[in-house]
Amino acid sequence: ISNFKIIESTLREGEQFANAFFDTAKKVEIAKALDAIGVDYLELTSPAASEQSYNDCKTISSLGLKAKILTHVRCHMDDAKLAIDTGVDGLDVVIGTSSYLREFSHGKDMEYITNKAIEVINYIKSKGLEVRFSTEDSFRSDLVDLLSIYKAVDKIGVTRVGIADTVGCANPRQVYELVKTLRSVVSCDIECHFHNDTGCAIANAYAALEAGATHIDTSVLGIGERNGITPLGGLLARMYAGDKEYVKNKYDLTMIREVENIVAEAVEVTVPFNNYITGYCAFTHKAGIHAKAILNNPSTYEILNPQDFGMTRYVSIGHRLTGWNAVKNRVEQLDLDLTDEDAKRVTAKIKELADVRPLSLDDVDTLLRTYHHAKGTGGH
Ligand code: HCA
Ligand code: CU
Repeated sequence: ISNFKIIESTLREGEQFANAFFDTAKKVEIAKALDAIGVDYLELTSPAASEQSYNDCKTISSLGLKAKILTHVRCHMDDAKLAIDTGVDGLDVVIGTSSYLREFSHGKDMEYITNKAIEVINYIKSKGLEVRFSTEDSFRSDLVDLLSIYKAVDKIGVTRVGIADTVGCANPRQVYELVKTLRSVVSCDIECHFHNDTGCAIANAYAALEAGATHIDTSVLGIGERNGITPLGGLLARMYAGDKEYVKNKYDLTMIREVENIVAEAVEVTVPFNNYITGYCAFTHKAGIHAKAILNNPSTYEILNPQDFGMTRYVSIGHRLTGWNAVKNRVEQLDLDLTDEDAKRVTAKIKELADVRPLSLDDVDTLLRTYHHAKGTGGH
């Protein structure tokens, strides 16, 4: 799949993360870093949320970034009017349609929702801005209700419709089916938003794109309400695995680490050890069989080329699973004059020691150098 677009919502959904507090300077820094990656859109917190939020929409809209700037508002005329004054390129309008939200949140029926949507969309369009209409909690909404409201807004020329898995309940097959059905009902673009409560957020995004969705919402490190949404880095990894050239040419993948570091520091978390691309072990190879093959041809055990992401590969050798080929490679790096037989002997020694205690690369180097020295002086 190529030709998908990313709506980067760290500055909206991400602000709903438990630890998030972004002052204006931090928002500007994050916006610029995301723009450097080349994300297609930045979505900002509603200007109706607070005075600072309103001012931040203005500030970020006036930075002259390549990314289009969106803000996210409730389906209300007051919010829409306020948002248009901030200079954003478009509005992402949302309203809840599931029985839960209709009963326990806003208390409106489908007819009211549809009429309100049409009014708000027509108004935003009359001001020349992009407008997306989405239904919160789409997967627990009535399918007939959903399709009829999407059809109605498509007919009046909405820019995009959106599906949101607000509670993270959907699985990839359900996503594929819903998007496929929606694709046959509307002609506008389709945006999708997936929460990650059951770990399906990337897979769901991919399934949505396969079914004809055009835009995916992400946030840096996946931060958002509860445990968050589709992470930007993970989605890019997924898309790269499918169409490497397209993704490499369109986005600056080497900037992912920087924006993750900025956001991690701002929200006081560390980048997870097993994070896509940037996790500390994401490009570490350990087992002897893997190490040997990786040294011959990295593609044997790597779907992502670390260089494309500004990362480096690491082959771990100081452990009981090590193999002599990897040890031999270290011998060459250290420029020691040892034969294959020597490397095999030191490997046996490494395994013996590693059964007793963890070894660092330094420990391995010391073993190699000691062996080399002993050999040079004629005794082992
Ligand atoms: C929420 C709103 C939202 C909106 C998604 C969208 C969600 O915080 O409840 O605009 O498509 O997950 O439903 O983030
Ligand atoms: Cu959300």
